[in-house]
Amino acid sequence: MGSRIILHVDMDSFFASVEVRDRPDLRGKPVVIGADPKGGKGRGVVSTASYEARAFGIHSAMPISTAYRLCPDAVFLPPDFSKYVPTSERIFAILSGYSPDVLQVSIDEAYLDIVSAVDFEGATVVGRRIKDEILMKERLTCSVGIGPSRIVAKIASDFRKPDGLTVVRPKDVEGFLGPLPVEKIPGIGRKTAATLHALGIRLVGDLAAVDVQELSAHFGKWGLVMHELALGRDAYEFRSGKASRSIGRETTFEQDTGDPPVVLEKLDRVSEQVHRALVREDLTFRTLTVKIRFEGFETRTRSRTLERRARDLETISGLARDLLSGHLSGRKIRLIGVRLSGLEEGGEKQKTLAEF
Ligand code: TTP
Ligand code: MG
Repeated sequence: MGSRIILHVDMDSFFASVEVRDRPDLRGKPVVIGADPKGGKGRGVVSTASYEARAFGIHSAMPISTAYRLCPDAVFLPPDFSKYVPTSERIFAILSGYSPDVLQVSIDEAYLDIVSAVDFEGATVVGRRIKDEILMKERLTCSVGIGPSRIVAKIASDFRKPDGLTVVRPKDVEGFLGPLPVEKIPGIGRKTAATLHALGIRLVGDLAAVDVQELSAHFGKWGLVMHELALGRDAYEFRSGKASRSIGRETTFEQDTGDPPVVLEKLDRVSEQVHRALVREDLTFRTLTVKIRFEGFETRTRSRTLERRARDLETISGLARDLLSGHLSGRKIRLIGVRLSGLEEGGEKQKTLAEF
């Protein structure tokens, strides 16, 4: 057959599903996981929500308060990594039984090179077995996508969630991707999508058909990458759609505060979180951006780019404190965030997910 066969696995509403598994009384209920939920009255954001909660319009990254407004009867729980990390490790142990080449890209997601399968029929059988074994051993469902490239496999796993299995053969790639909205391509967020829409490009098929010169005029190299992805080709060894271009975390204060020790303490914790994500994905960074939102929602960002790439916590915390210090004038702050960009593969693989 000659073509590569890639299988992408992504757990369904991962944190919420683990909570429901461990507390059968939650089964069938809308469950929302998010930092500091305070029964729905907290100021954090939603990490994830069960599919029952999603029916109310609740989704990741939405403020807890909005989720509460949409569904006051939902069960609100804080994330408990002491459950998710060991579960994730056991799932990756299962996956490693199916391929010598498993690329883990987040706590609940991986690409497998299905070298053992001779064709897509064989790969489909492997996909079913993986789903069965994870369900039997972990009592959790996942969605699987199979395709001739990572990008196709990834979009396929998302196609019929939850508990899906979608197989896209090489001859079907164009027909599968073409009618999807451009936002389905990992990395195309609201901003890129808005620019594409303004150019009359709404569907992946439109993007695939457009002249690359035009794309590169608007987006530079990212335009060429997008075009390749729209054709179902892996433009580069991207690690995960979400993580490949930057890693960011932010946190909202329970009450707006202008107290420097309180702000700096929180900033250090956010720095630790981005550092852990960086190490987990085996990346280094060049640019750090601090985001500050003052009371009343006025938002500022400040960035600095290093001459040499780094990955250590001291550099991250130091830079973040430096960039923030100019804004500690007593004015009350609502939210702070740290983002790392200019990411590249790190080299020394540190596989300790336990550090999550
Ligand atoms: P995802 O796989 O993106 O989401 P999910 O597994 O909850 O739901 P889906 O069925 O759509 O795959 O992320 C995996 C976990 O990562 C998720 O359970 C919680 C965490 N997460 C956050 O904490 N914040 C976020 O913004 C996102 C997207 C995920
Ligand atoms: Mg998932």
